[in-house]
Amino acid sequence: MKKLQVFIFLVLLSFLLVRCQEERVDSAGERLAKIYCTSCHLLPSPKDLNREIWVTEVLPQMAAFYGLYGNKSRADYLGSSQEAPFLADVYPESPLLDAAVWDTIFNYYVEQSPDRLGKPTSPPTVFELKQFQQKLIRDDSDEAYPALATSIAVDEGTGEVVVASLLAANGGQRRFLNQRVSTREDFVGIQPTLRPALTGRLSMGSLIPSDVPRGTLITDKDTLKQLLRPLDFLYWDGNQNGTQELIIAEYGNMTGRLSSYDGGQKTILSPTPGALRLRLADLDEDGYEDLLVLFAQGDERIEVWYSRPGKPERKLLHRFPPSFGSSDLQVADIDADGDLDLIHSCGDNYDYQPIPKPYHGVRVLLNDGRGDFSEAWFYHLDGAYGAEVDDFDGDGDQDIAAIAYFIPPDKRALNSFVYLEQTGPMEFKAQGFEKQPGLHYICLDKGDPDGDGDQDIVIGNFSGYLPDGMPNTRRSGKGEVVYVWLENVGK
Ligand SMILES: [Ca+2]
Ligand SMILES: [Ca+2]
Ligand SMILES: [Ca+2]
Ligand SMILES: [Ca+2]
Repeated sequence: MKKLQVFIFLVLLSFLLVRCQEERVDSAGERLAKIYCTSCHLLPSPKDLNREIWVTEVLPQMAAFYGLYGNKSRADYLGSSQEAPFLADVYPESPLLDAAVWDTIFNYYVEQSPDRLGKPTSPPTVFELKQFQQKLIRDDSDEAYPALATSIAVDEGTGEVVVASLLAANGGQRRFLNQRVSTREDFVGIQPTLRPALTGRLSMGSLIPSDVPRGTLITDKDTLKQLLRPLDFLYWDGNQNGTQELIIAEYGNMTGRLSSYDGGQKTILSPTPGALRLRLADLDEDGYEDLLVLFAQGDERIEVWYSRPGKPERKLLHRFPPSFGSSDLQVADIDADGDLDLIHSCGDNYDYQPIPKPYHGVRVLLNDGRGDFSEAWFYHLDGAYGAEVDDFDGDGDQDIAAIAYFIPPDKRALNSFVYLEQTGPMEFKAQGFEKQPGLHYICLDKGDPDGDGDQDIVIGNFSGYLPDGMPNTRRSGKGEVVYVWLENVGK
């Protein structure tokens, strides 16, 4: 009998202990982080980064936003005299936060962060790529620029593959027709996906993070200067007045914005940096195209601007932790239930030391039919940098092709590209191929450059790994692989 009482007591005790653990009270540091860190972005978990990066890079930068400069001064953060005026509002002259409050937050992240990040669960099996044949396209002329692609697009009108380079000193845009250079232009910059009736020349101004507004955009209708590191643009009738506004994703760095230009009238739609991708899709199926925007800096998120009479209406669709490094967004009905879903990739690793992160990869956010989205599928891919979605194998469902740029050297050969064929409802089979050494996949597009009716993939080569420093831009690029053409071999 006594044994039974002891047993019951122990059972009750363990039950109570479990309850206590479940009702764990947040530490002071966690409570303060929930108040102060979330004023700008989703609450990061200490587990999102390793301790060294928290201590040496991220936390000092976050403190500086509150005017707490530690061993440095405000002038250190303001940088060069050229940049300082644009950062004056970012870095306060006097502290906005009690140093003791900040120390409590700091200690919470330091104590709870891991020495190294966890490994991704169960690496997937990758099968040999059967759907596409790999062809390496080179520029063999003496005038060839170094292969440093910053954007690649298939011109839907001509079937040309357009590859732009960002480096002003020795670069330009090349057009390839039937895999040979057809035109060479001294334009340097970013050419977003060439859509029908959309032409324009977008130049970031600075590849390296900067807050000096040096970006430019020239289209048939508009010429704009002093843009904040713009990365995408399009024309869209967001207020249903019959004329199209020019929308520019001014990514910036510490400062940036999503802007709309209507005639001479400029409107800032979102005043935060990081606007990376613009997509048009009629998300609410009311007959008017809506604007989807991926933000990839600080408050990483996807927002939609619904086209509405008079004024577009904003809705936040999804937020990601600020360490994600969002890199691409596509819109497609991937589960074939009749509504549009979101396909997101993350893997940018240029801000801090490029350590592998288990949350890098491709995600599917499914639409519940009412315009609310939640994550339904994830494929881990270190340094994922872009994704294209289409029914590549022509069997009626949507498939995904993705590239990766920020990858540890030992993984580069086999993990720079993945083709995810949908084999059953939301079931995907991964296929890949061995990458040639020395190539780095930084941008991709889909299209039909050979005009045989199926969708191929083109991948731009940036022949250097940016965390190792800027590659030599003065050398000749004769014979270098400019892009990889993955020719769809059909069913
Ligand atoms: Ca709509
Ligand atoms: Ca769907
Ligand atoms: Ca398919
Ligand atoms: Ca084709």
